Amino acid sequence: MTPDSATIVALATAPAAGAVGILRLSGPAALEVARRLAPGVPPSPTPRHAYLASFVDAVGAVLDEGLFLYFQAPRSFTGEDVVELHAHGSPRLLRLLLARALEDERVRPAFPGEFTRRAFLHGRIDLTRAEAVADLVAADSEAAVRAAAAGLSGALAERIRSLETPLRELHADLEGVLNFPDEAEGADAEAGPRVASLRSVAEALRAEVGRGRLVRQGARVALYGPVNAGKSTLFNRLVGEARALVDDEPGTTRDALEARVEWDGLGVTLYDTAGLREAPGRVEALGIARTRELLSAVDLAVLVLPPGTSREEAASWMRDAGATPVLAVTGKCDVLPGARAEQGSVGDGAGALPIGAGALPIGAGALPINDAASGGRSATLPSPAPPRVSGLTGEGVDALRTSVLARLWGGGTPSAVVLVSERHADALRRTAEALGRAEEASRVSTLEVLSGEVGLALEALGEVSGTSVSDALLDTLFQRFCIGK
Ligand SMILES: Nc1nc2c(ncn2[C@@H]2O[C@H](COP(=O)(O)OP(=O)(O)O)[C@@H](O)[C@H]2O)c(=O)[nH]1
Ligand SMILES: [Mg+2]
Repeated sequence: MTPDSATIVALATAPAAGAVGILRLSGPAALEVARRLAPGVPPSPTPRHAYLASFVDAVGAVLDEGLFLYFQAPRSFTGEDVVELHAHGSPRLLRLLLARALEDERVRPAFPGEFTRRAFLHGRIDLTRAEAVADLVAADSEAAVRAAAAGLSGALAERIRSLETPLRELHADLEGVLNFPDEAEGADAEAGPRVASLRSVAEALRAEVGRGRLVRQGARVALYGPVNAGKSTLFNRLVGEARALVDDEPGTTRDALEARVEWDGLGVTLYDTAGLREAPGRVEALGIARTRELLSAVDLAVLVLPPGTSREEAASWMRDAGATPVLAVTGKCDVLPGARAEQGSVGDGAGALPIGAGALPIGAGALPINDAASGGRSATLPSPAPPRVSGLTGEGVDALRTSVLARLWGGGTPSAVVLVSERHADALRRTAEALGRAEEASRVSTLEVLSGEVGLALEALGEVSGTSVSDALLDTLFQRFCIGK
């Protein structure tokens, strides 16, 4: 698993015209090769010093003037000798410089993520930090940037260490008792409780994967409900521009429209869907099938109901969302008499909901609703009527945004999240499972079995920090990096 001895080179900046373009070399020949491109730089340059240098072609003709930076091993990002040439951001010029570097047989092009991989293999960063580099590059919302930056500074590494260190100590104690029963006598005394508490730490970390996914990829929120409820108008209002076609002819929106917004730093993809209704035309039927498919895939479904919807109708609409959590709102609230009188915060719409004859205030009683907290099982709507909004006038829209975020996020701030990925969650699951078996073994089995399970837990956890990780796993992980990172 040690890196090969080749010196690698890549453009560290995007292959497009820009103010600055950076060529980066890492490996034993980095300095020598870079000096061939910039012969004016002294043979033993001061590390971390910016030299103004001329970059030349094979016959010494000047191609550009820029900065030459040398980072001496092991005090560099990769842990190897690194040189960066900061040239003007001309893609053609940079390709010339790259080709010149590659003329040396000790140099080859870097694979995606290879600089970061070398940093990891040289022990400069652990695996969670290496992954945070890719997260940061891919971040497309403020929350994602902040969370990745926290990962880069070791937030996840710290949490993993707080599990890995005591687990390793426990393993050492158990192995001690097994191998040196006299010297280590009693070191296994509290094994059961120790295992149990480590298991709960692993489970707690694992539970954060959902938030990690929301921050990384953004949340998906769909507006749905009866035709003509005012969904498209509300969508436009939420997005802040007239994206969706609005019409009073039922069935105008035949396909889901989407728009990306950022609320409180969290990336949110909003979908405006075709209304679901019985006996539609063929094209609409297609749209309706897509709506159902989309509803099952989003993180939150916002059900927009026209004023006067009966409780039974509302309940039936909620069931359409399947296991997806639903936030029900009453749309077109500006048409309700006295609607402007008191638009308070979301959820306090109880009382004033003058609706059509025979209809019940939605949610005034116990409505079945899918709730995230109940794991998609049926729960009851709180007794206040659903929040009221008007896409037309904008009333209640800020409050709706706040409650959407609250439903998606619960408490806290998106930036404080520890980015736990599906990969981490899988390793943590195996850690917790092994600890579960260890707990059982501490009661009914031998010390060998107990220690064996603790060893397995440690190995699974090592896949997160990188202390036990295969080349194949590293290959997969670094595939998602760009070249030059
Ligand atoms: N008074 C009022 N009319 C609205 C409101 N939202 C939509 N409408 C009208 O209701 C009709 C249907 O709106 P639209 O947004 O296309 O509904 P959708 O079928 O649910 O997407 C249009 O004539 C809109 O102008 C609202 O908040 N207040
Ligand atoms: Mg529509």
